Amino acid sequence: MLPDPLPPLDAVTLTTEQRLLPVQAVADEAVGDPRDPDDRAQRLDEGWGDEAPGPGEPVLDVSMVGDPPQPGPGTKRLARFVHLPDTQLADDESPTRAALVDNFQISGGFRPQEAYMCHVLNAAVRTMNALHAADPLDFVILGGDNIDSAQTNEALWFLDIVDGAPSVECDSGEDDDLVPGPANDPKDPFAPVGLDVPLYWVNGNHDVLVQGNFPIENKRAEAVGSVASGGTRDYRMPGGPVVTGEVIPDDRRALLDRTELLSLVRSLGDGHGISMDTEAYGKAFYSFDVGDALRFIVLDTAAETGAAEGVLHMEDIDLFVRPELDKAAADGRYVVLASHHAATNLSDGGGFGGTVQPDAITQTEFEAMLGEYDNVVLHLVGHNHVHRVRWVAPTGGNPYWEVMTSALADWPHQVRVVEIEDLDNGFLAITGVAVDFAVDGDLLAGEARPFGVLDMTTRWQAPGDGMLEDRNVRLFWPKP
Ligand SMILES: [Ca+2]
Ligand SMILES: [Ca+2]
Ligand SMILES: [Ca+2]
Repeated sequence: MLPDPLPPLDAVTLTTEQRLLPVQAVADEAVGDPRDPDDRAQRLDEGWGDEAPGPGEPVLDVSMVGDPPQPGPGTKRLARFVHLPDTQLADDESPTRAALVDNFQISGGFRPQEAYMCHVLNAAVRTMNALHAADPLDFVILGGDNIDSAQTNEALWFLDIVDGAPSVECDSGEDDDLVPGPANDPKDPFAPVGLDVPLYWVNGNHDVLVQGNFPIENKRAEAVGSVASGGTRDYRMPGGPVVTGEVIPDDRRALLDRTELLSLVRSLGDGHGISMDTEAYGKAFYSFDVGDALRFIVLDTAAETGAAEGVLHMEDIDLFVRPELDKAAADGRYVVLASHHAATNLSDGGGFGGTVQPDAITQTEFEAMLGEYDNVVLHLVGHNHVHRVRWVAPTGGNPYWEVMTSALADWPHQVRVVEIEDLDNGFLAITGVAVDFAVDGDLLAGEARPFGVLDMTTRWQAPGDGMLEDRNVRLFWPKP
């Protein structure tokens, strides 16, 4: 018998009121190894996973062009939405996992909290619904790396959770029941709450590549096979230790190429922004309007040719990006761009696991292109698992803000609620506030948090909270 979805939250505590902070300072050197279940349990006992409420952080006003005058009488909100990057929803029992490769620098191969990410996502959905109930959200936009390794089951879990399917069971291979009985462990089926607002899909490297680095064509057989070489979790043993060798195969792990992924995303719920035209194009390049002043343009910077860093092909610039920017300018709309990779993470595609792409554009070329348009306000990005705010002022061009939100997968496990206003004083204001997912009455999301804290405090994952000026901010942008 499946329990009911969690009830709505009464309210959300924003980080302007209170931040959840680790009790332990981050260690100077790696402590123990969280991949070892006994070590992990010991570190939890020692308090490495403990968090305590800390003081809130007020919204910091930031202007790079002098203080704006007082807002005018015609101040108007143009959009209110949530930015949600890097959930990295993983089938942590997959034979293609690389849990043996995990350290402070390369920290995504193993997460102590990885089995719980379906519940963390569900808790984030519940939190976003409460934000919407308090003050309506227009939508939620993803930041890419929604799933971890381009697998069918991972994509279905993610979409079923945000769409509120009757039941989701984030389990593969052996049907595990880690704690006997229903609804008491992360491998049990549960009923997700479902998001009350539209959700827009953005592709990251982990959505289209195995482990975010490797082209799927070479890995299709391995993903549905029975041999794990890089280390995966075996939950038939206490604590789910990392093992290599034989695993129980599961066809639901079949890899999706980018077109297959877009087809799946489009086929469920309201399509999550992906139209038949987008699917036919083969990459997640699309746009949508909000109200009468804003146009969002989504860029697909994931490279199916491999490597974690972003690639933007000149072909896609010519076929999609330039025409969209020109059209938005002609239509008199302000532009918000969204992609997984920041301009600083654009590459030629030749990083680890990849192949050099001759027509890839550089950071400088990308920023200079956006600088040609005086209506580009904001670029939303993820990928680096840290909060970061950057004023981009291309030489001789028009400036805009780039806002990176940290990963839901890693501490501080936050999303960012964003409001864009026209202040009727010659400026737009972009207000971004970090939000912790709520765990009220949510046993399994509550169990996840200490693992994420432990991963960071024991120095197996870099802290993702950035600096004060990267978190709760009101960014002023001068209108042309
Ligand atoms: Ca299993
Ligand atoms: Ca199960
Ligand atoms: Ca159970």
